[in-house]
Amino acid sequence: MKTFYSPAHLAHVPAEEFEAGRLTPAVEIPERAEAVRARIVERKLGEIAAPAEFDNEAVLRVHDAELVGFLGEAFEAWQAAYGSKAQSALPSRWPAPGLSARRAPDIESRLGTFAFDAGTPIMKGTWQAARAAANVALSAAEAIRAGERSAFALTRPPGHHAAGDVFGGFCYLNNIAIAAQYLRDAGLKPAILDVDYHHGNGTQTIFYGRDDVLFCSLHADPNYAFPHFLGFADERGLGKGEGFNLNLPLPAGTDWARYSAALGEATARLRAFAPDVLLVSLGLDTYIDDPIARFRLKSDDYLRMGEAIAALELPTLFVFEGGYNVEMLGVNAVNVLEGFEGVH
Ligand code: Q9C
Ligand code: ZN
Repeated sequence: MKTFYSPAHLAHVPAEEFEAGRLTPAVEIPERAEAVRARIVERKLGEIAAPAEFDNEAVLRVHDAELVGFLGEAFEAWQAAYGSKAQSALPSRWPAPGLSARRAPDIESRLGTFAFDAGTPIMKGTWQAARAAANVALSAAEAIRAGERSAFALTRPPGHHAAGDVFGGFCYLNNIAIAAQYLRDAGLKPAILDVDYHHGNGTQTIFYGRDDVLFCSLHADPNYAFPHFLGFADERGLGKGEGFNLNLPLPAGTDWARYSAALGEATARLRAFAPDVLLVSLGLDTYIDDPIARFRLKSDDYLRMGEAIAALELPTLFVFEGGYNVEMLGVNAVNVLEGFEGVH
């Protein structure tokens, strides 16, 4: 399987996030993608290619121009307000219901308008990294469009929490949604399977009113887990999109027995949709020793996950999302890909 990768992610180095009432060390760090890249080389999974450059048009099919413009200029505005030592733009107030979003032009107002959490810092290299990750996803999508059976977009920062008009959850641009829309615009019928531990709220929101892109997600129940405000089982889509969104929230402690049963429900829905192409939001934070999550999947279970995805017999684009146990991240991610390929 061919992997697409850009070193631009190395310049996005979050230091801290606001979590549990205090600043804590960031977990969405460059070592994550490097661990996966090293394992791909070690296992000789296939070629690792640089992405092509895509212009903003493909990004703007999914994201508002206001969000894209803000992400491109936020760091400079932050330093203009707080000085050159201020290296992480993080919001600390939001336009909750009853307050007016998008009124004041200052950086705090704009940050609070476009960000939905205080865990997703904008730093010097953030925009370049996020934009390159979109190119990585688009390049992998183009490979599939041109006839490849599978491809891996080793994207960082991740994307599935970013919606058309907001960013958060360590995500700035929704890489998988941009890739899915690109394939849709090429005349294909895409379905998205999200196996990250967290609900892909951004991806859901982007396609919620549509019947031409199916979204299926297995994730920690938002009653106890991030993103808290979306991902419930009764969210089934809106208008003509009704029935084209499937959420399978799962309890803390979910192991492979429980997980694979839910995965069977998702694959049944995917089959019924009869897509031309499958896109997988590949998060590995379902791992038993993930530092921020509460599922109990083991490394061998990821081989089974890859096999279950391969059984759909669809051209498949894997897009990297979360997973924070850096030591096992490479093994777990590549296990899914090797399980898919039947090499183990
Ligand atoms: N401090 C992904 O796995 N945690 N994102 C709280 C506020 C956010 C995870 C953030 C977890 C986001 C792609
Ligand atoms: Zn996650």
